[in-house]
Amino acid sequence: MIERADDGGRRVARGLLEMSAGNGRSGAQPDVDVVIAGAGFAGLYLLHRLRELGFTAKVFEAADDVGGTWYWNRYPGARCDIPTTDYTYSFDPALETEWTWSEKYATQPEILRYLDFVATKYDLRRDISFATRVDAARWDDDAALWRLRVSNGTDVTCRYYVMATGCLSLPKEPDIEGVGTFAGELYHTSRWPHEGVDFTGKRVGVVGTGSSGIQSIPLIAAEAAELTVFQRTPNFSFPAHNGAIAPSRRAALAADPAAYREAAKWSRGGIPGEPPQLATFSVSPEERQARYEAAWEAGELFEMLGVFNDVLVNQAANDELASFLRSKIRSIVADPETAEALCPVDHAFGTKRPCLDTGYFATFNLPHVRLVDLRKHPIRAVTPTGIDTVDESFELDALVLATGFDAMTGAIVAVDISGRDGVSLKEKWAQGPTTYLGLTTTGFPNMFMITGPGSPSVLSNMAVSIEQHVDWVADCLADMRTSGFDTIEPTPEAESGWVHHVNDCADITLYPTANSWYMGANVPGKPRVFLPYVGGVDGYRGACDEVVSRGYLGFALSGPGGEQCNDGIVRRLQPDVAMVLEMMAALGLPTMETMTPADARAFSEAMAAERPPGPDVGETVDGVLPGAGGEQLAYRLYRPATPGPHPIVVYFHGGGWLIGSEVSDDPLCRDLCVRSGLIVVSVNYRHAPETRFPGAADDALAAVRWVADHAAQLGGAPGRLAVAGYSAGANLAAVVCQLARDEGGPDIAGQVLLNPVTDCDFSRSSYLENGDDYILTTVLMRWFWDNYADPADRTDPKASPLRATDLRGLPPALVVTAEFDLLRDEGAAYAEALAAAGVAARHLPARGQVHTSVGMVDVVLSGAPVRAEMAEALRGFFSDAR
Ligand code: NA7
Repeated sequence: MIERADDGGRRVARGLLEMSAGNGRSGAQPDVDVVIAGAGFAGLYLLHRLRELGFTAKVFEAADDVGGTWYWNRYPGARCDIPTTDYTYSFDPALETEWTWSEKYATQPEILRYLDFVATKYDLRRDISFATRVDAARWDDDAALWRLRVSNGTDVTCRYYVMATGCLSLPKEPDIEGVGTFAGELYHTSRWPHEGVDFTGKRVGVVGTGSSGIQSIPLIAAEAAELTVFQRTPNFSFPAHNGAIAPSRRAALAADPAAYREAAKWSRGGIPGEPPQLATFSVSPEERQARYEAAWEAGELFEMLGVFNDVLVNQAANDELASFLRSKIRSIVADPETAEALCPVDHAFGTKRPCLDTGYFATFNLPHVRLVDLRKHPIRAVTPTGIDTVDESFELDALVLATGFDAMTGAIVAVDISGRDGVSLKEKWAQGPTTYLGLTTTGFPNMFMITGPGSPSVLSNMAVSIEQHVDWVADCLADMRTSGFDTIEPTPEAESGWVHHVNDCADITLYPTANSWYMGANVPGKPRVFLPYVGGVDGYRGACDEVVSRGYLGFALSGPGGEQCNDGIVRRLQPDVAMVLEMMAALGLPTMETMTPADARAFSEAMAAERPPGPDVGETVDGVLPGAGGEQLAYRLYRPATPGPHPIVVYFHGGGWLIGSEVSDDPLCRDLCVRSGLIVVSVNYRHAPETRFPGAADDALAAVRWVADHAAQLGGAPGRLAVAGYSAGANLAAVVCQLARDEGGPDIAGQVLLNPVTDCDFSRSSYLENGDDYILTTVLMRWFWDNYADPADRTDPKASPLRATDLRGLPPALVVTAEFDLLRDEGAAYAEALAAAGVAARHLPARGQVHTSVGMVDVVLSGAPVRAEMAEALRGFFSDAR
């Protein structure tokens, strides 16, 4: 039964009347409830689930039998690269006992036997049409059903249409000149003859060194008289160490199969295991090496990818591992020139699918095997007798193309699909696929994709991801039936939110830096979009479950039972911000407003001691300057490594006017200094409650004046000064700009305000939306204000700069606001008011950030582009800054 949210979502009460009215539709009944395209891992299980639920379902499969990818990819050496004990169905405990895998990584024939066993056990073939493709699918909005054209000439209608066509099923068109002219034997690894190929005594060429090439090359070499491997891009590969299933894994599975499978479902990649905790450079070089060696010995993709927690997010960490892997290649391959050519250098490890091999690199030590580096010797053309590179001709009896696939989207758009209003999916996805959860796409009601783009799919254990998608779809259809709905479609808002989230996750990793098939970069003309979801099987499953528990959030549902749409976005926080919030919640930290100011300061310092230090600057200089009350205020100057004199930015730390010091935002100040190339002087000010309003504001002005007067002494450029601040510090920066304008200077070239306090009004929407959950809470903000200023003083522009009657003539400004910050709306209002007063003010809303996150240098990577814009704005205030 679909849970109906009562949170204002649009809905129409359903009732018997509407049911009999049939929603104004033609009332056409489909031939079958569900059509599934594809009888691989996904299609088989979906058929089984749907039957169990009492739906009628029909599968169309282009091949002559079940198996999907394992039907087609019969090349020598084809195996899965996920341990087979994990690459297996888990929906029926009986399968665990009735089928036993023979080795760590099963061969293609064994996996195909398994799928045959499953198809037979559940009597699936009777609902599968083999050698039949879905050629076209058209949504009929009046009848609320899909009309399919099938290659055997029949037309079929169905209520729901599911693409279970696989991520790597449509071979990439061979894009090599003259390939059609080859007169010898021509093979593509993914369309291998069922009877096998005997290469004995033959001169064989292989083009392509992805997994298919790397798995098949050693076995082809064992037969061929001569083997020439034409390599365009070397790939990272390490030994699979295939053999018996690891005793530890076998034991864990045997001990409690259900718990083992459950752990897989809630793991990052779909194999039980804890995410890595250690960072590459947090251990000694010796320990690092030992861990690399252990991962090499383990021979598992996720062991290597997760050898440290920063392999896929930190270039330096990745370089370290890549060097180790290259050193292994050099240690195996005897000829140094060949070894160098086999060393990948153009992409970070893991950003293209790494390969698991059996004797791949050693194959190049065989006298009859030769590597041709196409980067140095490009192919001119395939000829009737072989391959001509620009400087040599190779005579070949057989040519093997291991050139890959139009991955993730190719097989989906290969079907001519048109949705609502006749829009074709190909057109909709011309700039890259957009989906909600990788399962559905707006404008194509009742169409589902199993492991579609925007889901973990190829970055995970496909078996686990397939089962999760199939279960989600099957449960959804059952829910809809119970609730009287028969049409489901994601909303544009939900889809665009998910697309943002998928990109946000990818953008904090190194993945988008590679020309990989994950990015669509292997197919000429395909848009460059990161296709899978990198946020993990666990995080993804959580999002899918949450969509359901929130009344199918982001889906419009309709049918005889009425209509319902709980519109919204399931994941709006930046992924790394969400992680930080989860970690903090898990620590169960006390809230500051429950402490004395002294304890809150000590607590804040203790937290700061744990954070990464931020980047190196040219130098730091600590000093003191006189405050407004005659006290000495400490400052820290951050000087860039470039030759000066540089303009100076006076920076004010955050901390609600109570907490912090000149060094409390140290990583942020370093970051701004390095990025902007300007001197940053972070000055302390007297804190509340010891010094209440307007002490901090007066100190801030005094500090700016002193720095302006002493610019040359500080090594800066006199007369060239800007201000910046964060939170209460941004409040002071804004106030200083107003005071300097009104009270005789100094000249301030610009202001950068990060999440500023600009007003004392707690009634804005952002307080109501974000006042409870994102570190800076309404209660805490109230505590800060209460300590800082009497109610009567709070409306003074010196406390609430938004209240100033005249904002004209203020310095240019960049105002950054975080989406999930209670201060968001007052920051936005200040930017707007400045602009209305003719000030060159820009508002930068930081999507998915919270009050504290943008400044978390080297923790919240998604904050980096925001900090880059802040630095750019600072530089822009001095357009000729060195
Ligand atoms: P991949 O990984 O896409 O590999 C294809 C290989 O073919 C790769 O080395 C390509 O080089 C090469 N290629 C493609 N087109 C050409 C042309 N025109 N000239 C020369 N070389 C070319 O496909 P696989 O089938 O090996 O593996 C796919 C996935 O299946 C694998 O990751 C596992 O998940 C299972 P490039 O890198 O583009 O320079």
